Amino acid sequence: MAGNQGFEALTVETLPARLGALPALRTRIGAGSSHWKVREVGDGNLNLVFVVESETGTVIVKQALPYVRLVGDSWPLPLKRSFFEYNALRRQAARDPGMVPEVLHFDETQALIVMEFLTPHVILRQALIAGRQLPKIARDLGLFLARTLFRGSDLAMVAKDRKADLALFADNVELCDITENLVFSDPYFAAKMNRHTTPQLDGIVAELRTDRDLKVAAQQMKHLFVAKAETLLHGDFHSGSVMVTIEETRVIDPEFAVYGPFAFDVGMLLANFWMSYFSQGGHEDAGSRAGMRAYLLGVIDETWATFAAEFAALWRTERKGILYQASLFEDQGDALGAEQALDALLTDIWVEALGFAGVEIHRRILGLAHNADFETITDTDLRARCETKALKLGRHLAVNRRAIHSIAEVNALAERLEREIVR
Ligand code: SR1
Ligand code: MG
Repeated sequence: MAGNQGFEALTVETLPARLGALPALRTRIGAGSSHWKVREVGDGNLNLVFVVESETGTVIVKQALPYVRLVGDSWPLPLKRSFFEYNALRRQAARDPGMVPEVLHFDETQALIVMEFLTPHVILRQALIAGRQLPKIARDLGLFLARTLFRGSDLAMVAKDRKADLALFADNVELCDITENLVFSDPYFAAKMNRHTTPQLDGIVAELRTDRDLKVAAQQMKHLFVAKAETLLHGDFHSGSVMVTIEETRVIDPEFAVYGPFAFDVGMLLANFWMSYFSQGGHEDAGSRAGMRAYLLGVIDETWATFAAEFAALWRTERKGILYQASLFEDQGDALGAEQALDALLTDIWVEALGFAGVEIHRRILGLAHNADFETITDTDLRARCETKALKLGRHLAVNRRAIHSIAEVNALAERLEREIVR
């Protein structure tokens, strides 16, 4: 879609009349659209999200706006992100069935996706802020990462299909541009839209912005993000892009989907768990969060272990793409050669994931788009102490990523920062 011709943003008032004839909605929630109850619940940075409810059912209608909702119409953003989200959802549904909401209808001109209403699911970030322990997230998300990343790559796909997808998602230019600037560059200089907890963080912010090793590391990570088109990424894989119940985990919002490094989604998710860990001290009004901290370190450990084990299992059973062909290894009686290549690839993913985690932590504290884990801590002295620990971990991960060998090592460092920087 070239421009915004024909596009009109929905409102709570206009939605029933405009979408009332859609078979996808009528099947789910009935034909009597004048009785539908509509509320707008979007709390993300970009889009409108409506819950549409009748006596017989409920659906979600997500519509892109031609600008960044967080900032306003001074920052235009193309509607085509909805097209990429729809296409990414279809691929993720095929690559890890049951892990993304079912898509009921897509309208490219109106940039809207009608999808399954997840209930009683809540956003994972909100659950973690509330101190809830979800027993399944590490396993579900580790598997999702391995399956979507492996199956979207040249390790698994037919080369022609992979190249077509690379070309398709390469047009998601403006959302990539957001990531390229907001994640990898803006946090490391006084960019216009940056903000941080002032004045408490002024000192450490100045330190980080003159830290040459850190700036080089961040640009190395940006270089990988821009140039290493290994697989179809979710592209914005943080705890706000996951919905949970005790039994179920679902992944939402892949509008930033693009081909990029295997490690990007992995690093983003781990970063958000480490940030949750450091933010817990700001949420202890109703009692200690020590149990929650221990839980989160366990989640981080299990997420990586599950990802690596599933990636290895897929390597051994589904490696049918053009890379590391069995004809060179297993078929020659050289299974060990394939294992050697797998180890080398997992090591690269590990090192890069740490680097991406480091910059993701920094951008959520120094850049435009902060996260609620820290933002909801109203005592700014307390918030700044939590953020300082995270910033220090982020710097260590980004700069020393090649010298870190296990999650246990990072978690031990997180515990030490937690202990040593007094609340
Ligand atoms: C202007 S958009 C800011 C952030 O919101 C999205 O959720 C992405 O994380 C993006 O970087
Ligand atoms: Mg989002």
